[in-house]
Amino acid sequence: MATAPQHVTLASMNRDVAAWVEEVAKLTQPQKVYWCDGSDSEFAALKRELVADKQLLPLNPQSFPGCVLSRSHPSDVARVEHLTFVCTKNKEDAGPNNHWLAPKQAHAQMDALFAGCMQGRTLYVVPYCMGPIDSPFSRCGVEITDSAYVVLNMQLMTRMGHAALERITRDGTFVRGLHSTGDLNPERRFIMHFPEELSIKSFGSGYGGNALLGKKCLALRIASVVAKREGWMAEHMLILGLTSPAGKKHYLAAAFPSACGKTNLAMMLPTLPGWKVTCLGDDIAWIRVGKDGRLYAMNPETGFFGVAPGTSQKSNPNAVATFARNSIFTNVVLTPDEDVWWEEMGVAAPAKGVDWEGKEWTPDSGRKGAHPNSRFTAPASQCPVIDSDWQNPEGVPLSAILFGGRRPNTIPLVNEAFDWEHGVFMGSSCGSETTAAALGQAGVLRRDPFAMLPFCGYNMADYFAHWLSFAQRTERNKLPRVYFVNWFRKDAGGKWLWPGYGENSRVLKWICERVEGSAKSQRTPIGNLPTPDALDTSGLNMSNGDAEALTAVDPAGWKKEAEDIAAYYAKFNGKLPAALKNQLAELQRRLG
Ligand code: OXD
Ligand code: MN
Repeated sequence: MATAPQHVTLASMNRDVAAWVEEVAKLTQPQKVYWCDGSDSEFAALKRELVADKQLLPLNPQSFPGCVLSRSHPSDVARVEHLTFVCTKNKEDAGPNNHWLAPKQAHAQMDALFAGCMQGRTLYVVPYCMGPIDSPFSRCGVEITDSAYVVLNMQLMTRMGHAALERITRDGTFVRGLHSTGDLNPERRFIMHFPEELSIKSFGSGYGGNALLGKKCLALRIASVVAKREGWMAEHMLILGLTSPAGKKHYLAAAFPSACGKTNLAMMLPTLPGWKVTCLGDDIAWIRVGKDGRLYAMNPETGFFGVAPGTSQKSNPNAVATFARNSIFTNVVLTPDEDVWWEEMGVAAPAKGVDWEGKEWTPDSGRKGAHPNSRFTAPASQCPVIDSDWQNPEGVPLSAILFGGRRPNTIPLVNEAFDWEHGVFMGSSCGSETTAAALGQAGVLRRDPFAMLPFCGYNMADYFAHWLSFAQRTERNKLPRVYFVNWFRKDAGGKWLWPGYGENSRVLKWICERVEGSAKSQRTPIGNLPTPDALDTSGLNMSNGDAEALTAVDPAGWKKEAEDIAAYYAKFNGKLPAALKNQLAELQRRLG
């Protein structure tokens, strides 16, 4: 760990941060205070300490050099949406999409939990920057945490330490994020956001989405509020570069709900010869109008916090290469060779191992070895297809925006919006089957507009209006085209209709060709769909029936879909923008 004189230097760099740290230390009473400088040596030292303390297990240095395994408390494995609050003076500002508490009450409740909670522990001060340090679009925060696991993850996921503190001092502002794992009692677990004060308080969980405050809390919930005020967007989106065999490159951003394949798409290996995907980010995009009037996207993170189960050499070879070293695995199986394993990893299960709860496990023990929401945290710089512009301080210009979800029926493989307003309607009506990324029942359909339902820090009706406003913020022909994709269609027997993964490059190809004006489409009541010959299915051996089902309109299914959207819209009472009501009415009219 860094030596005392350096702590003094960091602590004296910014009076506001130091005063806040002092105030928090008075409340939480830690045994010691440690200011993180973000250096590699600090990262290595902290990792060594946690290994010595058996809080982390080192993995096999030959097969997983520099990697460690962490096991969480069995109750602390996912985001807790029912315990996540947006605390604004007016309840209406948080909207029907957020749990709400008045700020005064929320602070009192949280401060009672934080009182004395760091006794005998170290208080880590983590200054961090979301986005490149030199980008005018980046925003900074300071996380105070008593979890060294959180510090290590923040090292991988953000630009943290000395350089961030310098930027905070230049900016004169930062988001205050106070975190403690407390006693991990789910009854005493809350994630509270105070967008009007630019602050976050998170207690009782060490899980990524609840505890790495730069990610969902700052870069989405707080940033979405700031973005609305300042005229930009903070979105739950991957960003990728797509290069055609002719060498033409387009950037795409795509919003899918948690655990619906954003990481897989973001670094996909196209099966179509000559096509290339490069990755800029897999979870969050900050988007703004650039000088030329186009929308520019930037990934504020520096790492991937991906779902492990299902990630394999076949489904995502670039992720496998990315987490092969210097990564943290959480809640997966430990094999006798000190390697990691999880379900659908594409390698044979070990004859015996230790499961995510630390219990002896065999493949026939009748239970999963890895938790379904087990994760890897890996540096983005290690991704073999990282885009050369992933740290460009200006971001990259978007040609298309994609929305998607897990929809076994009705929703076609790909559907192009008629115009921006129709695209916003598509985003607002996103629905998906729930997954293990949040506690609760998996596999039920819920509306998740823009894949932002758990992350929008203000009234979603105002958020829809904000999206619509971009048609006035720039010229329409500069806006990206909008698409809805669905890799998850099933036939009546429950069999997947579409192979997905690298084959999704066929859909990206159609989108790219549409943007360039060369691919054919047919206008239908629900949007522009590919003509049967426009989608490249060569070599897939798909039956004509399956190919047709993927790109056909199901009028009865869509009538039901429209009714369901209307019921969802009703939650926003009088606040829903008229343009979206019109879009729904128009869809119903077109469906007859
Ligand atoms: C995530 C999530 O971890 O969306 O990215 O839950
Ligand atoms: Mn996410």
